[in-house]
Amino acid sequence: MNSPRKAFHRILLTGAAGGLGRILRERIKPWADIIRLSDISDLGIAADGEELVQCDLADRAQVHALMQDVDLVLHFGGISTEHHFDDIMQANILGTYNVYEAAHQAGVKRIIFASSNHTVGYYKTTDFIDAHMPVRPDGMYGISKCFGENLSRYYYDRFGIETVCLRIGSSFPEPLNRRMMVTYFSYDDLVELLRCAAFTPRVGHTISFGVSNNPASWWDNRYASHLGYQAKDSSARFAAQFPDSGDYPAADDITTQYQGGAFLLTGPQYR
Ligand code: NAI
Ligand code: 15L
Repeated sequence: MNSPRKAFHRILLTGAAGGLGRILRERIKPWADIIRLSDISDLGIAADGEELVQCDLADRAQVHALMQDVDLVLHFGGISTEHHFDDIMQANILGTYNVYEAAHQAGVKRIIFASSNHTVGYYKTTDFIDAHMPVRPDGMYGISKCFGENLSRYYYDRFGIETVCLRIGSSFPEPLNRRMMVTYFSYDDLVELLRCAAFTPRVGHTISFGVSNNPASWWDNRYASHLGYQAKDSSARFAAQFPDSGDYPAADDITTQYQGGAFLLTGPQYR
């Protein structure tokens, strides 16, 4: 007997060797007949239903080959923290351009782009912001994510390629500091938001904050409500690890005054 048809034939996941990529590799399997996993780093051994392609996103020819016969792209590859601008330019700016142009030429209809809260890291921790407010990146990394958000807006307006930009908060097994009590985004909630972004019939160009249902919030997700995402997890269960001791924000600590946290202490890095 044939197994039931899956929603997609082939999904491409970039950044598949990374922290989130390794989680998603397992979790998105039920969505497609074939998951094409790509990274510049080693991807191990292909399991059933997997295709492995090691390549550099900055290499246009490789990315065009990567995109053949793909129905949906989850673009998670790139540099994921503040870094030398030259590296960010190659991996995140040129790399994301290559992904979109290749997707356009290959006829891909939808991309889910791993953006970041660092597009808005220069808002204060006393602000409550939505996705229509101006970006305020907190470094070159955040600027590269703003580029991806604008690029995807253009490819939607010009060519109709739909994108959901996920402004991911802090997606780790658990919050690592007091700031992450606000930005925590559990792996289960990440998968659920991705599922909503992949399966909602029409998404146009949407920016959604990727965050769990934490006790405190800086982000109003009203402009992504059509995705139907409902967070199930909360950082509340980790509260004992980060008691409310001392002022937050603290008058002498910009990492507590601005949403970007420790990224505020970084700046352009040169060789
Ligand atoms: P990660 O750094 O663990 O994974 C990124 C992957 O991209 C790595 O495996 C790396 O080898 C690959 N990569 C880097 N440059 C590349 C290139 N030139 N060509 C091909 N592959 C390249 O990061 P993580 O945590 O898994 O994040 C995944 C995505 O989500 C990133 O785009 C990151 O910016 C974004 N994000 C993650 C957050 C989190 O809390 N984990 C928060 C906000 C955004
Ligand atoms: C990000 O954009 C990074 O990719 C991740 O490593 C964390 O630093 C996260 O933001 C955060 O703000 O906690």
